[in-house]
Amino acid sequence: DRDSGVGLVTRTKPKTKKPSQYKVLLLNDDYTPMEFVVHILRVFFQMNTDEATQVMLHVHQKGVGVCGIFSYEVAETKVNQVMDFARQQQHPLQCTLEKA
Ligand code: TYC
Repeated sequence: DRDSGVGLVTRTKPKTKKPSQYKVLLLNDDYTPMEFVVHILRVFFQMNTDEATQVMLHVHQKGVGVCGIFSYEVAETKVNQVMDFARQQQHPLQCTLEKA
């Protein structure tokens, strides 16, 4: 018999999921010294002094800024490193992550 031609379309592309990306955000506060924030950006986000200063000033003026975009695992690790270090130095600096 003739094939009716009706059938399911089969997937040809392999169904792979790109790992989601997450922004690491730095939040402004009134107490953390500017030099400390620049130090954080240099040490944990591999920025040079110029880049770190620009990002720090952006956060200082706008309230929030992006330190970088990473896989969930790396982003979470960075947030924990920044928060642990700030707490050790008794600064109220806040760092968080958000889906990119
Ligand atoms: N606002 C702080 C000050 O005037 C500096 C600062 C910048 C704090 C960025 C936190 O994420 C921050 N000393």
